[in-house]
Amino acid sequence: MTQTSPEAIVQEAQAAVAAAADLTALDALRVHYLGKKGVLTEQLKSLGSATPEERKTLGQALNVAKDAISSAIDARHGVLNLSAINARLESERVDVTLAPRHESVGRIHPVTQVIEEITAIFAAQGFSVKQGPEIEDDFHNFSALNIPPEHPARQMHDTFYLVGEEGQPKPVLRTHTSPVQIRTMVAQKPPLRIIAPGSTFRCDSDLTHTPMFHQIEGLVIDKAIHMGHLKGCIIDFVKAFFGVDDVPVRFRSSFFPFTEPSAEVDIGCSREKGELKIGAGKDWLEIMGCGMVHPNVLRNCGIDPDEYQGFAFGLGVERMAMLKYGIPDLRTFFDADIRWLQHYGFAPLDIPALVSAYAK
Ligand code: 2NM
Repeated sequence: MTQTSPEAIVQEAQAAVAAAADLTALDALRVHYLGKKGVLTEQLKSLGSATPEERKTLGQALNVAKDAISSAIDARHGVLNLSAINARLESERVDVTLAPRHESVGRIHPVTQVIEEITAIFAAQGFSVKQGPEIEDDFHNFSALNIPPEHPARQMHDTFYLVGEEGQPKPVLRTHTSPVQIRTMVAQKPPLRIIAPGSTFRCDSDLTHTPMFHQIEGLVIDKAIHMGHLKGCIIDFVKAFFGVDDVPVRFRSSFFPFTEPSAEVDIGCSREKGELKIGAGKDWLEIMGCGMVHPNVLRNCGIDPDEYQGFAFGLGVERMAMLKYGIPDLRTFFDADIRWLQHYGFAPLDIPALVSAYAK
């Protein structure tokens, strides 16, 4: 059998490798030269019939050839692999600035939507948004708010207490967003005009309560702020949120430790054949609480109540979403049911009507 010299095989292989157009062609060459039945392997096998002298020199030459072909293939592999990656990156490139070609499937949760709507309305009234920690201390969640130690809100069965440090009051999951208002009053000099949206937590779970829910609270502090300002602010908000101009609003006397006087806000509605209509009607619907900030609360935050007064209000986001969008069951908000979200959710690029109205 006549044999091509190892050097000639290397030359031929190097030329073929350099000409290999893609990784598949290169792999075929690897098999052809170095595979189990490849050119070099066959030659190594034929060494058995050679003289010991030939075996030594030819064996060495074949091993040198094998290394040379192997490193030629490796080098070419690096080049071809890089261009394959680049080609793939190029073909899979996404221009995120392009308008979507298909209606997107994702939906904005009603809680997010309503927080955005309410924020837009109060932003138009000059309020800015404040946030704070969800794990709070006793001072910011309770005592600064004039909530006494024996108050029912502080009971274990209403508040989630965490494990704290020995001899210290235990940290809590905030039971309202009021601690954000406290932190703001402590940190900033009046005048203040803020809202605090966010998650809140209470140890309560039944048909109308979930252990986590959302609140938006508002606070205005300035010289000579009175209840007329509070009423005007809330009546304007209610009209904008429900999109009705002649909705009756009633301020019904109530009690909160942190406001004096305090009131609950009811809006007019009608309930006919189980259908709730907001606006004119002979029934009332409670939507939020409010009042003039208690002098003790102002003092606890280093504000002189003889110089400054203010009003505050608070509402539940889920409740507002249920009323505005006719969602019958609170518990479904947190079931993470994709069909529920498809039905009650909002298209992501659908800018809330109220936001665009106020963005002008
Ligand atoms: C409500 C009702 C009435 C309120 C009071 C305060 C603070 F921190 F300024 F004292 N923040 N929020 C408040 C007042 C909240 O929710 C039903």
